[in-house]
Amino acid sequence: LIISSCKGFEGTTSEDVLVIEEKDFSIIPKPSEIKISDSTLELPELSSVCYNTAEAGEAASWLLGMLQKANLRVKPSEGISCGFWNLYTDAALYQSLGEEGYILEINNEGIFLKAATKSGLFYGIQTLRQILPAALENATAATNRIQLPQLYIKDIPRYSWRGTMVDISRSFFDLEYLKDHVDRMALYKMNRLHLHLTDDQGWRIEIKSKPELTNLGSRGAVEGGRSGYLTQEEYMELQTYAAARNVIIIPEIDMPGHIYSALLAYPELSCDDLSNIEPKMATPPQLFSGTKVGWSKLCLTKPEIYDFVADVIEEMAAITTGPWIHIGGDEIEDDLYEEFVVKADSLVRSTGKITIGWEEVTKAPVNSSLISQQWHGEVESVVDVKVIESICTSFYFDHANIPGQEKTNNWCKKSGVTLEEVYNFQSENNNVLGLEAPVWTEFVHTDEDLDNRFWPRIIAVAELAWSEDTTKNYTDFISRLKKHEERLINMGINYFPAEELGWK
Ligand code: TNX
Repeated sequence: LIISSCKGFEGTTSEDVLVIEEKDFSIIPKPSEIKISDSTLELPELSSVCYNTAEAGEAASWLLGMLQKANLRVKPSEGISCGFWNLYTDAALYQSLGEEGYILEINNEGIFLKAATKSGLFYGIQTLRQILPAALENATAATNRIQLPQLYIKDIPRYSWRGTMVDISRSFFDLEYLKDHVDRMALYKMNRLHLHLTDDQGWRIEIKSKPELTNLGSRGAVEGGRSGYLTQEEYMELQTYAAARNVIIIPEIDMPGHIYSALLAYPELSCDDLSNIEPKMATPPQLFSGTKVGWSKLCLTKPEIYDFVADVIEEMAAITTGPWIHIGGDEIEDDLYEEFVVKADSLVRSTGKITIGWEEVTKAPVNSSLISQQWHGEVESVVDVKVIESICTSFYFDHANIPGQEKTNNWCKKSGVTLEEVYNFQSENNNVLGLEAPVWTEFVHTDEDLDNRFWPRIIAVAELAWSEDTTKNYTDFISRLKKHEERLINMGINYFPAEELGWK
């Protein structure tokens, strides 16, 4: 019997046992409670995945898919305590574990995962994914003989909002990238993907009652960026894919500013002739490919714009499975701004959805159900609302990984936002739903560059949003994160090699 170490599956034969020890893995985000014993458990030649409820069954098929993709010999089966991998949901656990918490036990008998809901089980599976070899991520596994440490984990998230935002307007990122992004987020227990769908440079979501938005408005992009749009079918496919990974999509239609692509499609929405607005457009008006912000707006003195806004919001609400619609509301001066925000908020609420807006919207007397997304944290809110922290000094990942990095924004922080600065974020707000890291894409035009801006900083956000503040420690975080290099490589992530990680 050859005992190989946990370097992956390469070179093993059916005789080899892959021994996974405590030193070989590290779970990020750090679990609330973890006890690892000296005893071990070996996977049988063929193991079955069992579950007790239909909900647990859904989690079981996810687990099965994950193990089979890695060439492990497993099969589905039904019934309680019948198998090696055992998934249980029990509503009574809600009291102790909440919506997304789980308990994972590896003992003499097998692997036992319990939660109140299937999202809890899903997160238990993500923890298992991080305990199993990194080779699992690209299906290079060649042995079924794996020995795991026996352990007990109880894990409950700190915040319910653990998100990222992709600006697909300045430069388009397609369904395939977004699906991969969701998958990667899920490994680190992130659960909200906010899509900045519209801006001056491009309108990226099909609105059937307003076809010119995509016929014309989607053709542009920032200079050097990609154009395109998501059809409603693709948008729904993304939501289904994300839902299976406990990720909810938040669509943003940015209004009443950042709206030139819509004005070009429907010029009657503008107060002024488009050839006269700044920055000076050619005649006839062209798509906008610059980076200037805060210059375009819906004509707030024209009542017709509210028909447009209502149509767009209603259609977005109809195709959106999650409970939120983001109305933007950033970077605009207009005497009628507050009136607009109040009306847009009430239109969203009339569709049964919850409104989110950039923090400026709280200058207006909006409904208290609105959620404010903080980016500089300077607006004095006239209402008491819940907030999402996207403070630019810590979470704007369009900013440089290290001082001087090319193709980055720097208006919020000249020296960029380092991994350590992300990790050291402390919220000063006591109404926090959670955290979200945006990437604006004025200078990010390829999948590789977007990966580079998100990773590994996104992992710090994941840990801050999930793990308790009391266990927070950057040195410890880095020593755990170091062990994730191979997994990120196997997932095809083009991460930025932050110096303290010693990664290639
Ligand atoms: C500000 S922060 C914006 C975006 C830009 C970004 C560039 C916010 C809500 N709006 O329109 O892309 O700066 O960093």
